[in-house]
Amino acid sequence: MGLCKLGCVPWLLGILFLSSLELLCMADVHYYDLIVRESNFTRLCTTKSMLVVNDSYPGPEIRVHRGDTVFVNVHNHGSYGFTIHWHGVKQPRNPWFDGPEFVTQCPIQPGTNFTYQVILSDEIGTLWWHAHSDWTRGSVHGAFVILPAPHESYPFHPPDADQTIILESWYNDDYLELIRNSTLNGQAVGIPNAYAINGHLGDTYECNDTIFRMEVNYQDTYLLRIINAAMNEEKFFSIANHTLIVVAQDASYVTRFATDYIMISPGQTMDVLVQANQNIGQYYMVMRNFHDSAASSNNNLTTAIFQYKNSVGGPMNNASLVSLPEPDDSKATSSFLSRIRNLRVRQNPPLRVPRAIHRRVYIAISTNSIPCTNDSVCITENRFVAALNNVSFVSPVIDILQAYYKRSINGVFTKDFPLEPPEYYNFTGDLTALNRNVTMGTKIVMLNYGEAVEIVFQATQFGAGGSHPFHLHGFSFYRVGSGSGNFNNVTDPKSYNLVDPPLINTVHVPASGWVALRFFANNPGVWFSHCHFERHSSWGMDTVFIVKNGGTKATSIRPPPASGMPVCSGT
Ligand SMILES: [Cu+2]
Repeated sequence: MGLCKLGCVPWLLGILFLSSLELLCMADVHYYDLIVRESNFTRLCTTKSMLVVNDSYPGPEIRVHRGDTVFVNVHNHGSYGFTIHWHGVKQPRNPWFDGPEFVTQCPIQPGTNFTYQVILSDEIGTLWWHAHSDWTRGSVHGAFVILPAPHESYPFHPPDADQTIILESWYNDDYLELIRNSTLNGQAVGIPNAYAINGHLGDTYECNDTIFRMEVNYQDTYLLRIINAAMNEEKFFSIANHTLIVVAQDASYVTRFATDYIMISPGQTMDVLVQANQNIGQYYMVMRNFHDSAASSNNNLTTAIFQYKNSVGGPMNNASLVSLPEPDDSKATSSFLSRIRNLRVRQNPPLRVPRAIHRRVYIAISTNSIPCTNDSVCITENRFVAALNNVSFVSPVIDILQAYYKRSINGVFTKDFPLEPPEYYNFTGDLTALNRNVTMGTKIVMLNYGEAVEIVFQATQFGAGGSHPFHLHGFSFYRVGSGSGNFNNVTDPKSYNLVDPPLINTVHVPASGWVALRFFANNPGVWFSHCHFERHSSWGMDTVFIVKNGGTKATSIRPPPASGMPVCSGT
């Protein structure tokens, strides 16, 4: 193809993530409409009305090629405002369409619509989209499949077919009510009533719920696009009698490896090959929580079926007999994660792991409780709160991007997010005797364009302890190291993997441990970073990184859309 189509032109300016001019000229433009409204769904013997996209749960799949641009017109036919986020899409210089509510935009109000311009660059494989307001993402989510560009190949034998597998939470109650009540009364939203695979609860709950069946041909190879869309649960996933071959994570290829199970955190995506090479029959696909905190958990097994064509009868084994790590098996999690390595092939972006670091950020993650204030109706004297370096994020009423870009709106955020914990203590020791010390605020981190950044997330034993899936918008980053206990900035960097670290957008911060990330701040914009446990994010386990412009048009934030952004009621 000799000429660029419409939609390639912006690419010529945005050379941030691209390695091939040929790729630019193959890019295509797609248009989707998402109609968001309430529909009735029956699960666990009860019928509820739920906000969904195009009347479907999970929502429709977006399927494009690498490097394409997608215009998605989102129509709000519901009764409250929300936004949509394109999870893992870097949106070069294009924060206007990233989506997090009150960070890059205000909500799309009922009766209105807003068209997102989703600009793909080097992402390949599987991502997803979801609502980014309150807990609406529980029912408003779907897959974002990115196939190789027309001239590209897979770095493995092409699969015969692919199948999206979305792991979800199921609540009998309404998501908006759940989070609003919890915010008001200061307590945690309860554990889900069930879990779902592609919207089906399977056969382990006692209501004759439907089960998802994936029909397969004997000897064919399938690419499973696994998405953890659960609200607060990391997941183990396995298929009885079948080996899983992991080939990609978070839209970047990894060195293939065989495993009996995967562990996937909320927000993450994994591409996994599976060959239908067993006796013709029906085999359980199973998922269960990986859960390592003291908080309560619904650790039920949830099932789907991997069903060979022409098979008769039911599943071969009892679902409970399928080999899957126990819910608290942190060794199974760490050994799985340690096997994920970057794949050095031309289909991946060139490996550019920062070696000399300009900006170090060391973030202690905590859940805690603070005295209830007069403006809420707590049912105990304390309310839950979460903090990063003792700062609990307060969502503003005008989006931070608008305030930053226009420079004329003051008082929305401050630039003093602490780059290290304000006090050092044994983060992973017994913290029951320590004072609670939390500041509320909309504090952000400023980064210079192009600087090499290292972020170390340190889990603490405050509150219930446990691990956290941390997500950064606007970037993929290299996971260069992880360990247990307190991070040591002298000895631990010596163990970093700067050779083939995975390039991901959501990272598992281990309980009582730390994880180190590196990336170049080469995407100017306003980028949210938060725990992808919705419970923690709601309590303030969030911050924002603002990457300044680089001094040229090609290194600066694009102008806002000419058609305008959703209006903030706070302006
Ligand atoms: Cu968390």
